[in-house]
Amino acid sequence: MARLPILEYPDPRLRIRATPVESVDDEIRALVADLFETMYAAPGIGLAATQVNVHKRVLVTDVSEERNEPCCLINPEILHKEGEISYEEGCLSVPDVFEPVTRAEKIRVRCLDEQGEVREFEAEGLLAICIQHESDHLDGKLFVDYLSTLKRDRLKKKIAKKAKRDGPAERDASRISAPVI
Ligand code: GNR
Ligand code: NI
Repeated sequence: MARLPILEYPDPRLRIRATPVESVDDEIRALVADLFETMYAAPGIGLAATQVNVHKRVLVTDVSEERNEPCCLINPEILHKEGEISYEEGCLSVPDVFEPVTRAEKIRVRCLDEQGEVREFEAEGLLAICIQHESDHLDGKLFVDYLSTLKRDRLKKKIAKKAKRDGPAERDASRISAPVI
């Protein structure tokens, strides 16, 4: 198991469309374990493989208070959407930004589980929001894409300022903090 670095907006790799998993094998199960470790450590309520630069259709979530309801979705498909819900969203790939996004309140999902078995279920509330947010990542889409142009332009300026202030060292801290052997 390993904690993986999370890509940050505006990294172009966050725009790559992930490809379906052909067979749920040990390599995929190792990826799922790493996604859970990375998500819990962050901490976050969801994580898509895209965010750790693996462009396969795999996502994990845990929206429980106790952080003891891990949920892994491979090749997720949203079959049906119902109702609307607006929620203040955040994203590990867009640190320090929280903005309301309107999504379906209830969804029907089909996916494969870690054993490669087909699962079909309904989700609502925060779980539904999270699955839609993570599925978007697999299509190269971010929650900031739903904001008004005005809000997104302000956000871009804020991020450009931060990058200029921090410099390249902060943007790739692993390069300097990793032990040199
Ligand atoms: O940790 C997260 N919190 C969150 C809050 C509201 C709506 C969506 C999310 S998902 C986010 C983790 C993340 O970036 N997943 O892609
Ligand atoms: Ni996200």
